[in-house]
Amino acid sequence: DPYAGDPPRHPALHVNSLKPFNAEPPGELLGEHFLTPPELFFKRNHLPVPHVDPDAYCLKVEGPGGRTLSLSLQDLQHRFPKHEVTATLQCAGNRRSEMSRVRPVKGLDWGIGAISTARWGGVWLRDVLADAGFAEEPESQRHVCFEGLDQDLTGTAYGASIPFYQAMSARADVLLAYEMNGAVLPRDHGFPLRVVVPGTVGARNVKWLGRIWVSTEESPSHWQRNDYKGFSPGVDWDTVDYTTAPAIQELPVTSAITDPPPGATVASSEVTVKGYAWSGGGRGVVRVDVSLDGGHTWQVAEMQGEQQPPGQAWAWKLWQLTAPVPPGTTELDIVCKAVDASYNVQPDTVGPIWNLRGVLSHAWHHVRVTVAE
Ligand code: MTE
Ligand code: MO
Repeated sequence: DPYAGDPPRHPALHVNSLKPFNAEPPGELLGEHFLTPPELFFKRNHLPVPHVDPDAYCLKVEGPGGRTLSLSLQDLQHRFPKHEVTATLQCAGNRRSEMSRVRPVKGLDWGIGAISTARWGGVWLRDVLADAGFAEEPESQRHVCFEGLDQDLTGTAYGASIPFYQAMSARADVLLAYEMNGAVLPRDHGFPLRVVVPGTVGARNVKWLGRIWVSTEESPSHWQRNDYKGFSPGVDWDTVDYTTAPAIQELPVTSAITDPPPGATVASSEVTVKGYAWSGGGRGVVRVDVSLDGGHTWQVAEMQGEQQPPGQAWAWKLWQLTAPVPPGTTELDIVCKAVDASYNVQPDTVGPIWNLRGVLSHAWHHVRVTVAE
């Protein structure tokens, strides 16, 4: 069993798949912490978790002209300044279950929990690339490719890439992280080193990082080229052509209700609704609207979170609203929707954004509850 060496996991997680291990925290726990405790942080693995000996670990960085830099953990920690970034990570498949209710899709049936936030500590990717001999070139169309140390039975490793300009940008804050919430990166999250690309889909945040190179082509990985792309609702598995769509990078604005859970019974006096809201590309969330009547009337929720500069708002906002329950109601259809710094909004329904892979599911989130008599 290639998965026999996987680490132990927290029993509160909802497991979507055991081998490889994919799991999310229940909404009520997720919404309790601005920084998600690592044991509750969602886990998305395509392959067995590799065993990496930190003393033998060596990151290979292929520089210009065929020169390869080999960096031990010690090198990374002592040759480069340490930086910390609070960033939310979201899987492209978060909230897929809402899409599969419209029409079946292919993929893990994630609820609202394939998103979490941590304070990541490590070194800037741009510092390491500069050390390997690269200079910032704003016009460059190249890509920085990452490969993990996790492999399938044929020896194929997980991989992904991001644009070179993003990797080198002083504003993009791309990290090679060895810490999560002030402690050593846990095995499930990429020990000893992972990429953290703030504002960018989870899939590019390569864990167990083994190798970095720069190329005129995107990563040749299956997960870069033939997965994690969006399509029109009319495209099916007979007509889909992965070469026609760009790889998902920045994610659209989303929000979800973490509490109360669907089907709960709430008091007839007042109700407190809690949730998260986040947008990709460093676009902060500027407002969250909540409705108790399916979207007919709206109230503005109170938000809390870390102050981050415009364009670098990498972390989610947690929000909350306490409101009286309208007299005589027996059921509430609670809805939330967020607005980001570019005034992007969420679509009201899932149907028109349905796609065969069930990615980018970011419509208004509904939770239906019963009002106590
Ligand atoms: N990196 C490697 N090496 N292997 C993987 O399977 N999964 C990716 C990404 N990085 C993956 C990986 C995907 S799809 C997501 S959503 C995030 O890691 C999940 O990160 P987490 O498990 O720390 O939450
Ligand atoms: Mo993902």
